[in-house]
Amino acid sequence: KEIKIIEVKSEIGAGTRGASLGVEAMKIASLDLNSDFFKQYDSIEVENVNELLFDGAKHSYAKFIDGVLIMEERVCLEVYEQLFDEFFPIIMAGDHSTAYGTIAGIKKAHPKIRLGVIWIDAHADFHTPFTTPSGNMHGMAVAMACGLDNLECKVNDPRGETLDYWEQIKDVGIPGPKIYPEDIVYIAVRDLEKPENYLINKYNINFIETEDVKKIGPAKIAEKALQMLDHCDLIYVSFDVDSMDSRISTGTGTPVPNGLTVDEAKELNAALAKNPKVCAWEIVEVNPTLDTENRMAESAFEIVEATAKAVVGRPVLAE
Ligand code: DIR
Ligand code: MN
Ligand code: MN
Ligand code: MN
Repeated sequence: KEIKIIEVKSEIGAGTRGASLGVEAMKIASLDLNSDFFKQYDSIEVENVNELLFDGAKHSYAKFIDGVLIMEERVCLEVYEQLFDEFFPIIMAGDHSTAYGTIAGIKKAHPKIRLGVIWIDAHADFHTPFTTPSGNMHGMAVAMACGLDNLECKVNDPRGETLDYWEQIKDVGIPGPKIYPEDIVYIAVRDLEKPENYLINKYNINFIETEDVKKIGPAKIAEKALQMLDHCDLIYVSFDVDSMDSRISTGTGTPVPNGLTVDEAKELNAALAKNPKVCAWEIVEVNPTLDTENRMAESAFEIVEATAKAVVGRPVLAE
């Protein structure tokens, strides 16, 4: 399958500024590593609304939710178009909130299929505006995809605007939830808030610890994750660079210790991408303003290249 790069330089869902520069940082990394990756594949950029940052966030329990809604719609449409044209989208995004737009785009392109999601991240991103500790919407992408309810948000927002936007977000692409909680596999998630823990237990969501990746090995873990989603027709892989250890993920907004190494992340993503059911792959949260000598983007770019290589070399999906 031919790869198409979708650039999403949006950062309104993060708590720290700078994630919109991640894509360009990875391009610079490719030059420093003497790779012609960005010449090999066409890319298309989704227009962002980062200018909203200068006005300040109006909705404190879901910051820039008005802009996030716009971005979800735009990303959804672009991913839909590229899938419709039979490309394999590699989405290079800023903050993780727009991953919901990707999921919505996949479902718009294939409304009848059951979509599995492999979420490689230090965080579960399973908050609603009612449970969020920060109001940052990059912590809500999976909850948006599952169409979780935000019934009590009016307590926090007397105008009810957050709730209205949340309801509109649920219907991006096609109406209603895009995935079932049982069709998620979390890998390397290790920084959770109580409400997320509660929901993960309630829905009995598949969970693979960082330790298991190290003990069992990334290739076997990829197999295991794919096995857990055997009943799904297509699979989307979302890779947040903070899934890697904080000693490596120096250029990201919310680094967390005890994470994956670069080699583990490379092997894991490449092994997943080899499976023809995997229909899109995304990398997010590279923030070069927090980094030293662009190291984060260099590691991230290595992972992008290894994953793309796996997509190009794989067999096609039998219909
Ligand atoms: C935290 C951090 N759970 C929050 N989330 C991050 O603010 O919702 N997600 N960093 O990637
Ligand atoms: Mn287009
Ligand atoms: Mn994330
Ligand atoms: Mn994260």
